[in-house]
Amino acid sequence: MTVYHLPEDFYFGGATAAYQVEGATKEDGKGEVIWDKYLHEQGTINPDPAADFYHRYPTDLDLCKKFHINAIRVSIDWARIFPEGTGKLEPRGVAYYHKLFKKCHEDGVEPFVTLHHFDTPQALQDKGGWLSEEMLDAFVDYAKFCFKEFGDEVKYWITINEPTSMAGQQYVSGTFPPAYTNEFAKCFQAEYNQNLVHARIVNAFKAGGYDGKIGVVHALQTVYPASPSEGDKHAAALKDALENRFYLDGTLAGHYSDETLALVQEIIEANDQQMIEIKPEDEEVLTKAAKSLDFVGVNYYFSKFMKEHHGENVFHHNGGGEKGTDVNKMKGVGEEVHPTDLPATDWDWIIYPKGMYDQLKRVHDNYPDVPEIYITENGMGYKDKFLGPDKAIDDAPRIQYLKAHILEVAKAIQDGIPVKGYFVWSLQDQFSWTNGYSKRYGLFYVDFETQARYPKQSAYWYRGLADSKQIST
Ligand code: BGP
Repeated sequence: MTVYHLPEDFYFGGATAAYQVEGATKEDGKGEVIWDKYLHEQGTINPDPAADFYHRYPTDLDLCKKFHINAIRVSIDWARIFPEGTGKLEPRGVAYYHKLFKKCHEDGVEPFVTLHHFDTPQALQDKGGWLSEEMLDAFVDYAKFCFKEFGDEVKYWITINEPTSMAGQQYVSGTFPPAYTNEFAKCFQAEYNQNLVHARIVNAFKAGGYDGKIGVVHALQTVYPASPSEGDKHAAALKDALENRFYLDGTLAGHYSDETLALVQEIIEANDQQMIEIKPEDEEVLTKAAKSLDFVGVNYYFSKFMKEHHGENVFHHNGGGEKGTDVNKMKGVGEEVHPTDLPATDWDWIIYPKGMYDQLKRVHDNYPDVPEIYITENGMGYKDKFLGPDKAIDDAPRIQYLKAHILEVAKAIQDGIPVKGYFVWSLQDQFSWTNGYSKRYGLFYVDFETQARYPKQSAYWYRGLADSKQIST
């Protein structure tokens, strides 16, 4: 048995996202976001009251305190502050976030605050979303407003949560609104614009001289070839470029390597679309931001194993937790396969803790100038069973998952990789964007009828870890 130690000043956090927890989607003048319209049209998930965090944040922060969780990821719902995305300000939204941050500090819970976590104001989506200059300019203005307004209360800022999930699901798989499919060029254009607007915001933050740190959060799922064949290796390289490299280059290096661009071009052209324009003048903006970036957040859930695929795009999203139903074959990229010796969740997410270590090492080796890394999301979706108010929910598979992944984080720290904190996705149960309320991730069980909270076994386990700061093989 080997015992690994986590640093004394390590953050043991829990993560949330505004739209997934707050509810109150029509309260206090909040404007419409893309999910309001989309979920209403789909008629599947009701985002109200979600985990009712808008009213119950004091309960959840009290739980953080009780369970020695010393950091929380929250996001600001842009449309609570600027209902139309730009222009008229809603003071009630501003007041809510002041109250939330105040309560965080009263409870000794450091807020890590994301400016954009998938919830684009509908008014800006109508103007073209990430593909429109108007949206990008409005995002910079909103960010500057937040720095000025909340700068005394927030020390850790995140510009965008998972730009890759956003663009990929909006333009390629069609699982996020406005649900376009197979639009690879638009997907990369949206990614390019996100990298650039992220950089503009970082540069504005630094120019403002705020006392705090700023970073970006990427979904980094590690990609491996399914076999040593050249075709499978190339499929893995293409998938990695699509899901990881294009962002890492843009935000952490401030420069797209020739190899990354060649892979991107190959994907776009294989889909009979035109390569996007990389503007030389943008590089200065990107480089400046990359050089002064304080941290990168890594969201790691699973790894992907790729086989070459030369046919058409075939997607089936396993949103219902029926194992073995997910299909992802991407033209010009490859097919995701499931090695028989690896376990997976009911939603077909392959459980591979070593992928966490490999990803951290890759980020550190390839982008060595990034001073700090946080695991901003990691966790296991599970169909938790409620056994009654007096019984803690038995979520042994989740504990096993968390333990195995945090162990890899501890190994990375021992090997000199500067990981400063870890956030379990999620703090409390909330709904999942494309999978609804039955895919639970929380340390705290939420009865969505009564909104009562119950600690799961994993919450007790996590408190033990935060106290001992030791984890063993
Ligand atoms: C990340 C998002 C989170 C959360 C999580 C779990 O991509 O940042 O908001 O939803 O994934 O994913 P899912 O809800 O699809 O299971």
